[in-house]
Amino acid sequence: MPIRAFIFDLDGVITDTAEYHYLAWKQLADEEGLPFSREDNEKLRGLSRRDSLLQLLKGNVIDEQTMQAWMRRKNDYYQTYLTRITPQDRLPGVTRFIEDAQTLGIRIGLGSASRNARDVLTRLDLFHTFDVIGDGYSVVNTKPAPDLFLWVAGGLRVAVPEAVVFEDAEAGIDAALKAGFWTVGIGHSNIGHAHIALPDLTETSPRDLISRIEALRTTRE
Ligand code: B16
Ligand code: MG
Repeated sequence: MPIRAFIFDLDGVITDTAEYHYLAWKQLADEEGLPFSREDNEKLRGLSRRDSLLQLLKGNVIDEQTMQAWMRRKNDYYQTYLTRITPQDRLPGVTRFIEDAQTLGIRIGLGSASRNARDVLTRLDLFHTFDVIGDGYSVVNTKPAPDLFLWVAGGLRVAVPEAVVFEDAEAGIDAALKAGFWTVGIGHSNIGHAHIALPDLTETSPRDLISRIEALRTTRE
């Protein structure tokens, strides 16, 4: 089966919003007297807002109303940071890589856990680049469940083995592998279990990645 679609995660692949997530969670944690470090923040990559708060609470229990209020507060802080995002905040190699993929006729999807994904894409001037946008509102079961990437592939009208998922988070690679997608891990988190791991998209091209995947496919057959 030929590769017909690329599905990109947002935070850590298209742009780096992890720092803004960190600053927003840190503000909430400081106000509530909870310990929270940059190292803690790394573990939140790809997790939904609720799962992130549960991690931050480290087993401490708060009632649902307080959870909702804290998530709202964190998101208010986060959205203030988002106003700083411009097209210059696309990660290195992203613009050229996506343009080259489109030239090859590859369909482009987004699979992000974020409920702010549409706003971030708009600020990056990439909203219309994506044929299908899957975000934190698209499915109930968030990463590491495979549902979001399956939802995006369905929207793109491609079969799972025809799509490649680009992810920076362990939970995201787990989700994509569970569904049976080809995976490209980006960055320096725990993405060693992806089929291909790269520091970023600068030293590769869609053609190069597709031929590497086809070689992997052949060795498996
Ligand atoms: P929001 P991704 C994820 O984005 C972030 O990596 C994660 O840190 C965040 O908690 C999650 O989005 C939810 O974001 O609070 O904006 O809904 O990597 O899946 O693009
Ligand atoms: Mg991510």
